[in-house]
Amino acid sequence: MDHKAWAKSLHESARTQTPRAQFSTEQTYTLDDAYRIQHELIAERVAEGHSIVGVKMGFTSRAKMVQMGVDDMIIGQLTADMHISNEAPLERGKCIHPRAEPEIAFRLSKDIDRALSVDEVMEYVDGVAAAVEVIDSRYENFKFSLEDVVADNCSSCGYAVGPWCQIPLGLNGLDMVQFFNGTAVAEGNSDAILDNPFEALAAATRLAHQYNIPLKAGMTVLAGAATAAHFILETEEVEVKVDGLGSAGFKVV
Ligand code: OOG
Ligand code: MG
Repeated sequence: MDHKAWAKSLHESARTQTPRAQFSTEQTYTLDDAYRIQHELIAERVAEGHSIVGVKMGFTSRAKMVQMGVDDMIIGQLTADMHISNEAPLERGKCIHPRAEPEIAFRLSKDIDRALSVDEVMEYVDGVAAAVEVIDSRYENFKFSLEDVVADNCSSCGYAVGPWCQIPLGLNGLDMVQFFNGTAVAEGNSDAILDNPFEALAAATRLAHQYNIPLKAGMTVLAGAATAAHFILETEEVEVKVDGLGSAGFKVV
């Protein structure tokens, strides 16, 4: 199979906001192939001048697995152009069918080149924050197999991170609420993320090591959504509040 050609096709779908058919309906392929396609897709972005600034975990909560009909964790890569801020709001017209979801972000304090245990990860982070992830599948109707979504860089589109906080001893039992124009649209709890968001960080080190994905000091790691994702339909203000960690948000233009 031509991994590069598939990656170029996904890249083109994103660039032209034209969703494409799932690959898995045409051909069976392995998870290893899917990560190779993802690497080629990221290479396209890097060639356009965007650096790799972090990773995102996917399907670390039951709510997400159930919503998307898959049953394993995945990892994708974040590039600098995905960062949403006051200066760079989310441009709805550059997306296909974007959804927002409430997340927790970590900031790495050291390079990591092996799978770390949940007890070790604390030593490798120096910040934690509320975050919002925007996902935008390049497949028609937001439908995919596990391999399809991995190839498509796990539906990554954008992310916003709130002010970094010091790492607390635990991240359990924190309420997480997502608001659209001030109205709560999703309510969850940090326990939904693998019973403990630090577990998602440990899983990120394992998958990154397995699939040759860089984890460097200063990078951001998104732990995965605590609730199902919600479609961004038009101009909206999106905000996520996490108990004790503050909030993250952005405007849609
Ligand atoms: C895939 C990405 C999953 C998460 O937080 O679980 C994800 C998708 O739902 O399209 O980002
Ligand atoms: Mg996510």
